[in-house]
Amino acid sequence: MEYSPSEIEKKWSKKWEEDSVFKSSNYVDGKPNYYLLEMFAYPSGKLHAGHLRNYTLGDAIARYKKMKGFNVLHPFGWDSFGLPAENAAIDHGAMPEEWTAKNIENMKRQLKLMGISYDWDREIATYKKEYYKFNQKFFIEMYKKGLVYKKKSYVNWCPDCNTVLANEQVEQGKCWRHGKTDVIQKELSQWYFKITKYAQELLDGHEELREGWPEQVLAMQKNWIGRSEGTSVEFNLNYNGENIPITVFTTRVDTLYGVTYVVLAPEHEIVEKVVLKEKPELKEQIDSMINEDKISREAADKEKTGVDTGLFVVNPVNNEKVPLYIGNYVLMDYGTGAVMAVPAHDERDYAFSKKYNLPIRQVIKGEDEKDGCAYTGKGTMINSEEFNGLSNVEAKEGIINKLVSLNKGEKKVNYRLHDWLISRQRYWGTPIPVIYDEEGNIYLEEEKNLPVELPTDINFKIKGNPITTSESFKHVVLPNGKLGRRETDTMDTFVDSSWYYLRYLDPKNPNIPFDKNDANSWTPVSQYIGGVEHAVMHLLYARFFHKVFCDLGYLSTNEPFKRLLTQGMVLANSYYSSKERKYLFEKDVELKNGKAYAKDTNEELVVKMEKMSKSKNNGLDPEELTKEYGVDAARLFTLFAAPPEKELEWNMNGVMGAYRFISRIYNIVEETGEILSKDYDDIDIEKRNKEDENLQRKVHKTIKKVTESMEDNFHFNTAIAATMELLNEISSYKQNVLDKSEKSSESNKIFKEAVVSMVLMISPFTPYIAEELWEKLGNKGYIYNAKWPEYIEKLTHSSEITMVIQVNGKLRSEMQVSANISKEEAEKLALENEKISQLIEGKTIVKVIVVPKKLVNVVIR
Ligand code: ANZ
Ligand code: ZN
Repeated sequence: MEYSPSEIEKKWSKKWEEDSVFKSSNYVDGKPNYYLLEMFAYPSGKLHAGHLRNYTLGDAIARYKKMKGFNVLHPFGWDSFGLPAENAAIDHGAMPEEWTAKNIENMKRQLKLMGISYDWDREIATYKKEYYKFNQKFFIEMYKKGLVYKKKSYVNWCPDCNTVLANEQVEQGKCWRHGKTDVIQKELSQWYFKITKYAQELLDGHEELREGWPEQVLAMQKNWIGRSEGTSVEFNLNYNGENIPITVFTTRVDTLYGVTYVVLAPEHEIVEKVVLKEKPELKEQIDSMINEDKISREAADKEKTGVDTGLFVVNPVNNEKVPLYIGNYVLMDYGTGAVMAVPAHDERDYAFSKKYNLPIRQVIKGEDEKDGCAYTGKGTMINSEEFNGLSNVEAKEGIINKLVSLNKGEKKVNYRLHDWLISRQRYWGTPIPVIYDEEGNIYLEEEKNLPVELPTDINFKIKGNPITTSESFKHVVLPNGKLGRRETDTMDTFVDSSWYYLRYLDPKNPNIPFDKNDANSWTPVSQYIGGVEHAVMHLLYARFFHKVFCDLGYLSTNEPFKRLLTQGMVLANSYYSSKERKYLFEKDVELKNGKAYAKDTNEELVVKMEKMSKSKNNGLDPEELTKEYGVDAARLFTLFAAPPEKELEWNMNGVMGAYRFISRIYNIVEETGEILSKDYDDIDIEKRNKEDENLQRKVHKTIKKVTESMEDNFHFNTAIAATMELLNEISSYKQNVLDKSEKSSESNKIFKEAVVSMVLMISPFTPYIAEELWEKLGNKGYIYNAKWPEYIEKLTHSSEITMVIQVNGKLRSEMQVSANISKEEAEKLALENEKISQLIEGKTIVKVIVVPKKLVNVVIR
């Protein structure tokens, strides 16, 4: 019988399903919980290689933990709201719901094919009303706690998505889904979650995550939250006899005597209230600043523009009057939207002051000052009244104290993090459970009316939000009997993914989202796996939700995910033809002597390793791939070719290698079926011969190595390499011992122990072949439920002894040898000993006397 993956895989897929092998319970007596979670999938329709990698990694861990005796929870679901379904509806007329359900069905089939051990009874899909109902419930509860509010402000707008975007969804000024589309600013009234209230808690939580999360992800979150310690300073604008305070935020209050003007963001309320009343002619210039994109306004190299308001403000410490400007480099949503400008010590202020001819006053004298730029280093205070002569660090404290006593300022902590804008002008998302009356007053939907269901009487062929075309949806009667209008914005899909890991605990409960006891015993999730691209969106939002849940009394743990593994990208070769620069599929390419040629034209192609993607035409379809070599080979290659967090270079030779490895195991078991199918009593260690001992030592060493590699952050590649070495030893033992009948009384038992351990150890990686061989080895149950093999420390060491070597009865040397060394072997080693071979060179050996385990005496003449 030859190894035939497709038959084996079909057979076990079916059995696993029929016997509900992967079904899990929330509680199993005596077993500790282990929650293994892979990021759920967007149902695009087909699995790609990135999915295959993510889920294979997760599956190997889940299966391993199960064998180690944990009660493993390993669920899966669908992040199934979002634009593509809606675009498909616009382009092809399919309803988003049908499109989504069909895609889920196909991907689920593919996942089952991949042998991933999901408990499908726990499957969830966020587009279902049974799920999004709870998004609405949380919205209402958060609103009541002051954690949701509506605010009019300038927001990011993607003209291609036709909706607003959260700050996290803008990358270098472009839409995260439309890399070429500039995000523009629109003034709109939008819904926000008050994530800023949790800024400090989110930072402090890093302490708990330090051990289990990649440093890089924590650094990205820290940076995004952007804690900054500074001072607020109140300047004073005297306008028509009225004193209007203008508060700035500064991290350099030591430079307060060097302020030569103050700058407002163009969106600052004073602009409308005062500036435009005085100088309406500035409106156009100010509006054009507002319309610049925020990201480039912040960039250091961006041209700074501003306008003089003609007004003056007063510096609280020296009562100096300085001009008030409006500048594009001041952002409304950081600090107070106003800055005190110190051109002598700040680069941006310096550039601005040069351009508009504003005075520069130095207040810190340093050693390494340079001409033509701001001095930003440390030094001694000058031009600063009573603070002159102090170091600027000392002066800072003094100036703060002075401001506090004048009641004009105080220490202040600021965060870059902004509230999370959650409303979207799209159809395919969770309806926001809010109604407005004719005056625009806000009413929350009553909980008993949830879910507010998505309507289906929709015309997708309009510009703008399709949901507004549903008459049935828009008009409602308020509790007071008056006519109301339903909110037509839907929620950001990141709301859905912020709590799905909790829903798996009780996925079908219609009354509550999840049970508190379950949440407390299953969170934080033991191990989470997904892409690093979610570092500041999903992973921050989910942490925020978890903390809100804690405050709302839903659970009492601090964090959602204890350990996080961010898997590396999958790369593959792209083939470029030089003339047309067009991409070619791998199947159109001929590989000869390490070079690539186009099959049709014979032209030599340029080969580049790039991120695997559809647009590069180098994508691979996991389903196609597995048809040829089997799922196990694809899985094994994926795990073996690179450590999980590193990039994985896809390589068909590697997949073939994995296939050959599996075939070899399969063949060995086939050929030795008679020995392996028997039951044996325990191995008697004393009766082993040298080969037995070597093989058994290798087996126990391998179990140790593989177990340690798994425990040490899942180094599958070293684990698999160790099993490959073991296979080599098993196969030479078979040839040299079993096939040649050089057996001891223990040889069959030791061989069986080796094969059984091997099969158990590969089962998390290549589950199909492992089940098949487990059955061939005469086992009744599933290997999925079997125990992980244990090693005996003593057996990992060789039991060596010291034998002395004599020449003509005189002690000349010693050697370390195996305790079961044969007489012939001992004689041979003694004669090969360096010292002995020198002594006996040119002499005649009369005889060699071997006293087992003691000595070798070489008699010469
Ligand atoms: C005066 C000053 C003098 C400043 C000096 C710096 C150097 P971080 O560290 O990021 O918190 N700033 C404050 N609010 C701003 C806003 N809305 N838009 C643009 N810039 C703003 O930076 C704080 C510094 O950034 C503040 O300290 C302020 O400039 C500026 F020699 O105040 B500084
Ligand atoms: Zn977009």
